Amino acid sequence: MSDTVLYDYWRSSASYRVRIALNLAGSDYRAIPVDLVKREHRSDDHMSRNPQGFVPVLDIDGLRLTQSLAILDYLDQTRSLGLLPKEPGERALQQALAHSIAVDVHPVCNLSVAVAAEQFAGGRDGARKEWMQRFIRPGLLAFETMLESFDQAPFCCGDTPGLADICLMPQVYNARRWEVDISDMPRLLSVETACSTVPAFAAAYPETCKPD
Ligand SMILES: N[C@@H](CCC(=O)N[C@@H](CS)C(=O)NCC(=O)O)C(=O)O
Repeated sequence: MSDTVLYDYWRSSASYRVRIALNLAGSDYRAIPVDLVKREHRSDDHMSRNPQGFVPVLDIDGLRLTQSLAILDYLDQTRSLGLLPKEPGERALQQALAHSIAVDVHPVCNLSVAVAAEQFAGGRDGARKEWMQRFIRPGLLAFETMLESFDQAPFCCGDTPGLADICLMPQVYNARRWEVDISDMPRLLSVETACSTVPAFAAAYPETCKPD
């Protein structure tokens, strides 16, 4: 089988999701850092890997994959991770949880979007942080309310980590990074505690994956 290579950035939420899933799959992957701060994602090399100029990019099984949700689905299908239930209704409900973060909150907090917002604010001190807080807190509050429909036992939707947990944990990391108050979100905090004890999640944690 060909070498599995993840082009990632330690602080990238979308890369963090894929690192968790690769760890859950027990994959012995090699990480190649693409430094977003140094704009390496806009280099010719990286643009040839992903015309969108985003991380992550995953080389696996002779394929080059982009888009973290598509990658998670591929790993789930090929490595039987059990990230979503088979029953269509349950599946759609759990996907909605995950998508509320990955499809709605994450894109507006992307680096290029936040930088543009800061520029529109005339480069004012604190503008980027305010932008992040403006979107992360309501997004996570909605997630907290959506969690009421599921049993956190102890993960978002039951006793094994699923797609919702994989999308939630990177967003919680970002919430802490940008000093978003999440102290009034007990369900989410209990899921965070549960996930942090799972080795696949702990090994994917940004500070653990930061290059020297
Ligand atoms: N929908 C894509 C989004 C990927 C994405 O936004 N990656 C971010 C890091 S989390 C990125 O590369 N940002 C670079 C930029 O904004 O220029 C996915 O889920 O893979």
